[in-house]
Amino acid sequence: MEKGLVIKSTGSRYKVLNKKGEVIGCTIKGKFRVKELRTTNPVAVGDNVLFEFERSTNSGIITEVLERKNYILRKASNLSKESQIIAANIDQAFLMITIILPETPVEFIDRFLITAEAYRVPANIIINKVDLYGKKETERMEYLISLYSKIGYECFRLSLISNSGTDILKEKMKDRISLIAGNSGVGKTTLLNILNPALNLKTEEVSDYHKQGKHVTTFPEMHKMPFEGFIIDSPGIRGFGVVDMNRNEIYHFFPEIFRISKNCRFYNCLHLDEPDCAVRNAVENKLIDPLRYKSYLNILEDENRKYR
Ligand SMILES: Nc1nc2c(ncn2[C@@H]2O[C@H](COP(=O)(O)OP(=O)(O)O)[C@@H](O)[C@H]2O)c(=O)[nH]1
Ligand SMILES: [Mg+2]
Ligand SMILES: [Zn+2]
Repeated sequence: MEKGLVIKSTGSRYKVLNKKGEVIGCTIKGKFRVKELRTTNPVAVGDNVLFEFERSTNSGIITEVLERKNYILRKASNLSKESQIIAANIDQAFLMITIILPETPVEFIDRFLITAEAYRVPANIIINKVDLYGKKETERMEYLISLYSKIGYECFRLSLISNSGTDILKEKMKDRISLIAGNSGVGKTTLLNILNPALNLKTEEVSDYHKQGKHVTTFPEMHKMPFEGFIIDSPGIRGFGVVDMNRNEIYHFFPEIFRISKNCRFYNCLHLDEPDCAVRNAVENKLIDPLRYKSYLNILEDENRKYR
């Protein structure tokens, strides 16, 4: 019996990295179940597994998935109650955004961040393409950096064209499993190629565009980096998968709103129009950014619609 790390999963076949750094093709044996979770795939990238190596076939059989510290999911299909585990044991997530070409809306950032909070994955923000920014865009960038760093999210300025900012990122990603997400066109593939030129991934894959919105079963890949560390790149995932959030707890995932909500008069305050709401007070006094409050309201409204 050997211990290994799953670096690729296609639903039935797996690539497992063993302690010696060799990649072993594996299949699974027996049933694996995640407690109270119906999943279409029992094993995902990032999983630590036990497997048995078979010399005759030069391949392995996974017999056990070790306990996960976290995992992210998405619905197997729109109608299905089953979920697909996208990845497990993620140390940190990076959302790559750009101010222009394309513009990343604040609400998209906030949806990503609250999902990361719900999954208990520490999140960071990478702002790419700074070489393109004039005065207006730079001001916008500085505004967002100040907003999100105050809340506790680390922000990284990056230009992949002029190769600035990558050393700090490497340092941050060293010895860890990192997930990278972001809208199409922000530069995720370009970053992976710079961090590991041997990958030689295609940028701006046209096929990715028509995949968007549809539910295709794509499996993310975990790439080993030369500076030690893994990056999970997930072409089929624009944001961060899905979690079912209770509408009463959405604000728990806005750390600065949650902190202040303890001073609301009602313990079940939703911070809409309840009397003596500390959150609304804080928004009026600019202690909570109105953009964040607006994201909160929109996300809450979306959740409400689901129940109507
Ligand atoms: N000006 C500029 N362009 C960039 C930068 N990073 C990536 N790009 C370009 O943005 C486009 C999309 O990059 P890609 O890596 O495919 O984005 P992805 O969809 O997030 O994987 C490509 O044409 C890249 O050359 C950058 O820092 N500055
Ligand atoms: Mg790409
Ligand atoms: Zn309140």
